Amino acid sequence: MRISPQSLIPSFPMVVALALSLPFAASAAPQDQPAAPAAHDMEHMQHNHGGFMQDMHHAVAKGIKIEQQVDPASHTITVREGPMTLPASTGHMKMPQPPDLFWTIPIDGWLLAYAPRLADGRGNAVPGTVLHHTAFWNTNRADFLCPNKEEHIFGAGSEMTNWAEIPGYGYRVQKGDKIRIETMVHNPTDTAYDQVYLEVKIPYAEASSDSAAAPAVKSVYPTWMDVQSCGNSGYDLKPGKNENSGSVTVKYDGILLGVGGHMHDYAKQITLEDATRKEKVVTLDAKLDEKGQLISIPVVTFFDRGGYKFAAGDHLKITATYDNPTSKPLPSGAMGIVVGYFVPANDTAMAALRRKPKSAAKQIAAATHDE
Ligand SMILES: [Cu+2]
Repeated sequence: MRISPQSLIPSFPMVVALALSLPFAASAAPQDQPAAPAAHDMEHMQHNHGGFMQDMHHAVAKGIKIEQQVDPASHTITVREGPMTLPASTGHMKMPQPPDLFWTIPIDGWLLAYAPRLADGRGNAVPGTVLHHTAFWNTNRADFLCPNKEEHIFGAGSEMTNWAEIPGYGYRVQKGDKIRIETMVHNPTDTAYDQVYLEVKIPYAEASSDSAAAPAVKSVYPTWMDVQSCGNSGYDLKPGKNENSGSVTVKYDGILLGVGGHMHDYAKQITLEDATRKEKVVTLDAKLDEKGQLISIPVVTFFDRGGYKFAAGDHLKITATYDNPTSKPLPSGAMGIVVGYFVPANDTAMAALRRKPKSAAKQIAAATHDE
């Protein structure tokens, strides 16, 4: 059962079979990206920053909307954000950015997987490289590690990694939940793209209307373990070597199915330690190209041991290292996040992390202001 990294994709050979089923794992992007080694794409999905980018002030792009299409026959929801206009060779600071937009969940049940894709108005694929990141946040729930944040349910970066389905597991939603979608785009290519839509296909399972029936799907909770602890994820790099650590405390017993990671260019490595138990959980080495640009971060799963066990009260320490060769500081140039899926021993306490409608509204207002 288990698996993985969330967002990421994972894949190790031994895990491949499993991985295919994991959310993170595996799958590569539909677009025209080079087929990355499967195991590794996952990493980027997480680019999300949910609030991470506080110090950036972008112009807001106009006319961008969220639409959804529900196909009951295939049990798939397609969420579409757009249209976006992306002039050639435009960085994310100069590019007008979509505002935070809200998707209203149309079903009671579980979201099982996420497959992102970029296309123009005619349906032609647009390269994933124009997506700086997208992040989906459930405004009706609090994150279980960082209750000051909304629950971060999905993210993708330019790798457009799919979060594959992990059979038997899903993310529980209630009809009417408002998902805040935070997307940042740029265009490093010399081709302009017009009328671009970000489309995410999300298979789902409906909850049984018979409340006595056992749930068909077990709930997993996305787990973002960040070197910035519970603050904004983006941070500055100084020239040369950088090592940053943060910590979070797990308040529930349960198991981690697997992890991937999210970092930026010039990354070296990210580690996760259970400091209470004085044990290294995982070390993820970044794969870079010859210019130091991030290619991928591996996914590691803990299936073979039945998941990595956390006990309530465990302190987790996350450490990210970078080597910035530019001899200049890089403001907000870094992130260091280990992303996983957590299955609590007792779902009741985790399921209860819902926000009252009022506080959700406030949270939205606050989040909107922050960014
Ligand atoms: Cu990032």
